[in-house]
Amino acid sequence: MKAEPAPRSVGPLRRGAPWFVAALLLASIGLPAVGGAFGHIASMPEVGYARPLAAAPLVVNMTDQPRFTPAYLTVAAGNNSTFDLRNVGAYNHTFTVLRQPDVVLNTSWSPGELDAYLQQNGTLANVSVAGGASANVSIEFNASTAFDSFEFVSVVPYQFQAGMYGFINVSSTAPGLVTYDNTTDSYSFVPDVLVANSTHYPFNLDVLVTNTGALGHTFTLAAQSNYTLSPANFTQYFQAHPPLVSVNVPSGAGSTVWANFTVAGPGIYQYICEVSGHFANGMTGNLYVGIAPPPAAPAPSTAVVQGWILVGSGVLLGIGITLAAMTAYMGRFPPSEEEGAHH
Ligand SMILES: [Cu+2]
Repeated sequence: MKAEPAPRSVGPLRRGAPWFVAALLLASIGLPAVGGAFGHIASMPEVGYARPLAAAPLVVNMTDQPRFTPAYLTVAAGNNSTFDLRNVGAYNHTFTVLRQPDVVLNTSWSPGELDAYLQQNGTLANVSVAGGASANVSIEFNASTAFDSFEFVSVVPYQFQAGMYGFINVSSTAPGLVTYDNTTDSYSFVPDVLVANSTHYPFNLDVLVTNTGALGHTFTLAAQSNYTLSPANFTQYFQAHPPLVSVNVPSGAGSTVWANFTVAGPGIYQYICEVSGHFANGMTGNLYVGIAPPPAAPAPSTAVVQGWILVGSGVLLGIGITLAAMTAYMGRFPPSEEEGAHH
């Protein structure tokens, strides 16, 4: 008679258990890496599109020469732009902005031909300013006007024909980019690497700076790119080269301030805290514009997610589970003492 199967003194689950435990232990090699990874995600914030900047009014002088000075104005798309019209002459002048973009009117037109064109095509603004008077007018240049150019003229007869015209050039496609930074009581900016990439220059960048500690700070950004500040030279340097932006970060956790500025071109722009001693203690960072930042500093060994560790752990877990299952249901591996005795 066939030998009775070995007594199930070691049941399938118990036979498989050591392999299952071994698989879990091997797989767990990767787990600290996962935890460490989440701790490092904040090191390089995303940049997204933000609210428009509130631009200062653009001064436009109207003279009896007759001229607009300046005759070429630049505004950012996505903004409500205000024009501060100052008639510095004695005659009436108008600030009449064409509705059609990218049109250059013919100065040989008669006043009647000019009026007929404006009647037919419309205006974005049409303001008459008496000699010695001033007026304000606002025009909304939405995002679709990026890189458009709008001519403006004085429609007082023969002033346009004599040279009283100019152009509003709309410079950028979008309201400012926005990013975030934090200040700490351990004299650091977190993160100390900011990244902003734009398809066009200049562009507006807004940095929301949040104080996570009690001490007050400043967010002070050099206007020149690729210049390295030092604690010994920054005071004199900023006297000769005023910062692109410098804002006070109020004391107290949770205080915030916007640093809004216009970036002229690609490069690495250093920022520091100007409070005495803070920069010397390491309170500085770099804004990378159109340039890839260096790889993040190597983190402690357990704090880096390495793909091969996770994949390896998964493979080991799978092998372990397979072995556990085989052991449980085939009852052969590893052989128990009883089973060995039957062969
Ligand atoms: Cu500081």
